[in-house]
Amino acid sequence: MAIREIITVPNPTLKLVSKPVEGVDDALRTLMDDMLETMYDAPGIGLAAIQIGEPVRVIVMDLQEKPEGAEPEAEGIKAPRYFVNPEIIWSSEELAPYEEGCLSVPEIYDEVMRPASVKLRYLNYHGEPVEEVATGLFATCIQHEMDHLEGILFIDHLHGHSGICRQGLGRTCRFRPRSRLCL
Ligand code: K1U
Ligand code: ZN
Repeated sequence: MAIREIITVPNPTLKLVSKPVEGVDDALRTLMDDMLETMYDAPGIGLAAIQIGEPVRVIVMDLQEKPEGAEPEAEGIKAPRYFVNPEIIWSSEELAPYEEGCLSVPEIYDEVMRPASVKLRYLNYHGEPVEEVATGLFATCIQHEMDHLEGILFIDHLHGHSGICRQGLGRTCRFRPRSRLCL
């Protein structure tokens, strides 16, 4: 396994639409292993392949929380998840807010509203088809990661913003003074 470089804004690769993969083979499992190691190292709770420069429809995730009272550097119990060619086949009308971050948009966190639940169809690590309903942080994270597959970043959802300030992140947004984004 290898830790790969996570690309960050304004790298134009993040705007690419990722391509479906033909199936799950050993080469793809090596990519998923590298993505997971890169995500744990960052650290993060999800990663799309495009964030390491690979424009394919593959996502990894681990939402497992550290046991209460564990040292910050302690290893948690790992619960890796893999999503190949994921599709959302149903979304709830109910929306839920979450203060999102992104490893490709360092140091910016802001609230995004997304469907509270979604039903997914994807291939798992072994290439088997899976359908399941995601709720809570799982629903938020998979929608955030699936946006990456379309070249969309969470900052593209922020009201009144078309993305990161072209002059850098130094200016203060008049709508969201803490976010350091501007129009
Ligand atoms: O860049 C990414 O796509 C990963 C991103 C996933 C995400 C976070 C929050 C809401 C939606 C999607 C991150 O992992 S940002 C870092 C983060 O949330 C985190 C890092 C360490 C511990 C706990 C959370
Ligand atoms: Zn992200």
